[in-house]
Amino acid sequence: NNGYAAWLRYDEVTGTELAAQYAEWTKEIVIPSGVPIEGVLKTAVMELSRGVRSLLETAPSVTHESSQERFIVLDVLGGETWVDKVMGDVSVISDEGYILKTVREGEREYIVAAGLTEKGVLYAAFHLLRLMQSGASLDQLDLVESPKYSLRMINHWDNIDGSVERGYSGRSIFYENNKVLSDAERIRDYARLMASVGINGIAINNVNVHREETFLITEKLLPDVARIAEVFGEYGIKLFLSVNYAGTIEIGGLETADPLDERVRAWWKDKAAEVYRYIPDFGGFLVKADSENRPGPFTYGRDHADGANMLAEALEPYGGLVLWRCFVYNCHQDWRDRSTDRARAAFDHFKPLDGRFKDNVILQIKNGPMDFQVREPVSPLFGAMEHTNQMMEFQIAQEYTGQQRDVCFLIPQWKEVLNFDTHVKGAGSTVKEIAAGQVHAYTHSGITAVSNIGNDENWTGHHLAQANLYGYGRLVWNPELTSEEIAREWAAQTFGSNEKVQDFSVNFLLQSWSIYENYTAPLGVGWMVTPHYHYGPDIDGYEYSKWGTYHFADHKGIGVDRTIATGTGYTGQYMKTNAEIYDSLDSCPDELLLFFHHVPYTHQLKSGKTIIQHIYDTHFAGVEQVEYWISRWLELEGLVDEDRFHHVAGRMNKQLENAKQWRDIVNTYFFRKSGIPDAQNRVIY
Ligand code: BDP
Repeated sequence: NNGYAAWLRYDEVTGTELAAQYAEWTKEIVIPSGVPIEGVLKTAVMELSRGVRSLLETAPSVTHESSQERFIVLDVLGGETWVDKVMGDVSVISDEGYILKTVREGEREYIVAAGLTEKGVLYAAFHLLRLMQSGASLDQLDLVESPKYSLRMINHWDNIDGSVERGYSGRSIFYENNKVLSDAERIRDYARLMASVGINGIAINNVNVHREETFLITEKLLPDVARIAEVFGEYGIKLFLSVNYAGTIEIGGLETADPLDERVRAWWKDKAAEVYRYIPDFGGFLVKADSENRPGPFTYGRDHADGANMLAEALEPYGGLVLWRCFVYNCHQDWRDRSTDRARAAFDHFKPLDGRFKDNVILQIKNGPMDFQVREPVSPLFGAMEHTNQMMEFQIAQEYTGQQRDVCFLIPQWKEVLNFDTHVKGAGSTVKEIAAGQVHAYTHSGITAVSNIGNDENWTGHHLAQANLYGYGRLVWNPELTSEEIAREWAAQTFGSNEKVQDFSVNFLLQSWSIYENYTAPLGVGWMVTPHYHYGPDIDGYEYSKWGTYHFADHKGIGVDRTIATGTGYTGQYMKTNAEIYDSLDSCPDELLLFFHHVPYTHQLKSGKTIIQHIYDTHFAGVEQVEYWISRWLELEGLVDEDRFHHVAGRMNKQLENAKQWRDIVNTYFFRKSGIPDAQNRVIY
């Protein structure tokens, strides 16, 4: 019970009617004759058998011809098997989708788990296991599932020395001491976890590519990387690598990385050829260029399109993709200069380049214009480039949201982002549809996210942080799932059928984002964190720094004026409807008020409270909420296995300490600045 199995526990189902029902269905797994059991289909068979064996303690037999009255049939549709004839028209499912259907034919009854591709079958197998693990009946299945997004990715920020940038769960599972851990069983277990929620692409190294990682695309390390790619491949996952934009200089023996230089272009073409020799189904390159001191095309007077296209051209013959990040801003700015606004940067850099990128380039855009804060508006760049492929970037790692010591379930935050209506093509142009290529006709699109795993036994440090990883996968498969559905699915599979435990998990998870927001930076203003580490409060930690992240609090008020008339003009990057909402103090939503406006502490929110009283109240509330949920968790002693019970209790106590620290520092700071007392006199001077 160390959490290693995460949501793939498959605890034995015993003694119930359901156990009997499952046992009947799962005696036999049938693969229609003529369908070879290899590749990802083989994985599907193996996973289903393994799951069933664990759930029911009997192993199903795998056969081409059924001998039972009830059985499960796995099939890749589109061939000439008897299953194809039974299923008829399957045009409703997409490439990686699947059908789960209970069919009755006279004496015979069977469950069809089938897709148009082997991957679809694998996802169907995992779905079937999920149903059994959460106590659902299999008697009347009639499910058709297709993923909303074609790219469903994870980005690792793992360094080859074994450290993980912004990692809060131990060290890397891929590297140690400048070696690739290509034989690690753990990598296979990770691939299982990811495939079980439908992830189909993983970039395995940090976007900040240091010198050592540059060798990942050389023959020194490619054989090891290829072994990981093979394991991923068995689970339908494509491997991607982050590359160093200045590879030609770093390891190529050239003195330039000018994207228009023929020698540079030729070097990357050779590189691509070499990578594909080792990894035939390689996904492509992920690139952070001209950002936070990383090299890029600017050095040569070229722009991002020149840089991205140069790499795209090299990958094109093999169908490879360039994932080009838009997290580009000046990280050496003068804090005294109010004419620059970091929030504007991505849009200002990329919008003018619309239409200039090759078809196999995708711009990867962080959900907000700043950097994964607890609350930010949606990046105005998303959807603003009609002729350029785009994908969304979330952060599962809780860098600014409690670092997996504090609980912060991020699915509700991501859902808000996905449901945001950009209006780029009139009402209904939501992020959710844009990322699916359904507003602009993108050739490639999807969603990616920064991983939160490491080599801690339970993968994510905090057991409850597994919910973010699970939920991310489920959400990018089907963004219509509610946060509650996702939380409940996760809790049932992770903690079992006890209702009290499930209710705790669901309710605490659902509130956790707002609790975290309550005791940290208020009303969308962001930051106030310890510089560099980003955990714990330091109100002015970034206030006079070069990173462009300010709150401008003085004795009269707080917030960043990003309006058109008097501020940085950032609001003008949104389409008119949204620009107007954010630009006006009257219509700007409370929770983002300080992101868009500088207001006096006495300004009244729509909630009826003043800014200052809101700050005091939410910070007291946040601590009380953490105390409340700790007491609820303690009631579960005996209902949750001891290991996880104590582990979670320990982390929750740390969260409480953190919350108190935030509360006291934030409240005292603003009391001192403003001189306005708390209406209830709770603040300590
Ligand atoms: C910030 C992180 C930094 C990353 C950067 C990025 O603090 O470690 O390198 O984002 O996304 O959130 O490139």
